[in-house]
Amino acid sequence: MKILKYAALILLLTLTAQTKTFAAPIPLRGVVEGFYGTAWTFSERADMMNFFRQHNLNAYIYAPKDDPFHREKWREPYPAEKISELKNLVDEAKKHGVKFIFAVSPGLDLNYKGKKSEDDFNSLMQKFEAMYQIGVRDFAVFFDDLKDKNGNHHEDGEEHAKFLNRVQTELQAKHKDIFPLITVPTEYYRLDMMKGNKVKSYTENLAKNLNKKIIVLYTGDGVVCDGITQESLATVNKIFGREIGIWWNYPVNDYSVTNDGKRNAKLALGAVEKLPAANVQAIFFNPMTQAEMSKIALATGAEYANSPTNYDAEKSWDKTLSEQFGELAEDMKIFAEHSRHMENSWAKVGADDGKRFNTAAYLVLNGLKNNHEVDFAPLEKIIDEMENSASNLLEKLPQNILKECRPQLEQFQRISQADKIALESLKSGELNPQLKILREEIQKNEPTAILSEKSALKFIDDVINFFANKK
Ligand code: LOG
Repeated sequence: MKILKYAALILLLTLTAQTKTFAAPIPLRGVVEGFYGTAWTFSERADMMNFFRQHNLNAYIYAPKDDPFHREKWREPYPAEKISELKNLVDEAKKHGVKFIFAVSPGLDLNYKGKKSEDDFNSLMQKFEAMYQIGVRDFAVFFDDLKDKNGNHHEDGEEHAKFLNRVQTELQAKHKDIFPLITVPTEYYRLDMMKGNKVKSYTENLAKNLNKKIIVLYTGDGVVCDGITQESLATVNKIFGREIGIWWNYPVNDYSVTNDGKRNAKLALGAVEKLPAANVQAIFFNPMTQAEMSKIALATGAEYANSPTNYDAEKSWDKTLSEQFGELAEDMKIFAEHSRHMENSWAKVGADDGKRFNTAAYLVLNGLKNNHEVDFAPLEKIIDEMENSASNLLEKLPQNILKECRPQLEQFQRISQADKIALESLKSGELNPQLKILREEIQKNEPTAILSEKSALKFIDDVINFFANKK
């Protein structure tokens, strides 16, 4: 008996020890504010530092594409009032145990040869020095999105490597307490680094010459892609001769651009998913301009990054929703379920929208098409829940959250109402003319609010088509 007890204890201890080692957090884990469009405000950023601490995220990269001093006017020093705002933020980050990583994107017009290149190098060092003076110890130089209209970009990877190496060496020579430099290459996703099985010359020359200490981030096989496999990671690790880090483009929604050029129309409210369980040394999630709404995906991202092997996207999503929305969690889940998949001609990420809806809708439409007896009740229940959730959320969500999702919630309400009329039409066997009017109303609002394109929204069109085909 005693022996059995000991055996059980030893087994338990071994298992705990193993889970501990396997479940080790990704060492560098956080957020890269690296999206296009309206950047976060300083108060949103300060609030985020607190959020990061709560979720055990330890790093934040400052790289807003719309800060002119980060990209277009990268040579120019920040004006005094910006420096003081940045200092406050750096202090805030320190207070919460978050590394503040300051990034510059100089690639649009960086010079690599002659006197001009010396001047450019010095401008960058001065820019970094000003940040050092306010307490920054981590730096990044990004070379993403330098392609011109014809898809051409700076082809000389060796020049990028030499520039980065020099920044790394001189920064560390000047200050002993600087951490390794972080970079994003111009070819920052796997399919762009290779042509077939061959590594392209930019990447090859960059990788060959780049100081081994420099941390390289990549976004996966594509810019915004449906997960990262171990093979993808292994291939890129091999190319760069180091463990690569990840710049993960979820929940960023700057590419959700509508016909009239408005960004951020769809909110990415799902969990992060399909990320590798091992061999990652750094991960940074690129969020939405909507800071509050980004917290759903970011909290799941934090859970992943703290324990990649044990991460379960659905569970983490449920837990996050109840932590963040309390008694409104169920309503929020119903809404968020229709707003988590992001897709366009070059991007695809996030779990499908409205899975339950689609299953129920398929049974109804398919049943009717095949003259089977149809049970409308399950779909009716789902639509009723959607309508209730939309009005509850519109009524009860706190203002700071509502101001980021009101257009999408109102659109969700319109879609639910239209779905209801669509379903009633199917039930009665006659298309209610109101449906087309509602559909137009939804269309009118799409520049600011998109969701459930392949589920609850599609159902409206499916029903309109169903009646059109019946004639
Ligand atoms: C940009 C990023 C942008 C994201 C999504 C990287 C490395 N760079 O296509 O600023 O937010 O895609 O649109 C990017 O991802 N380039």
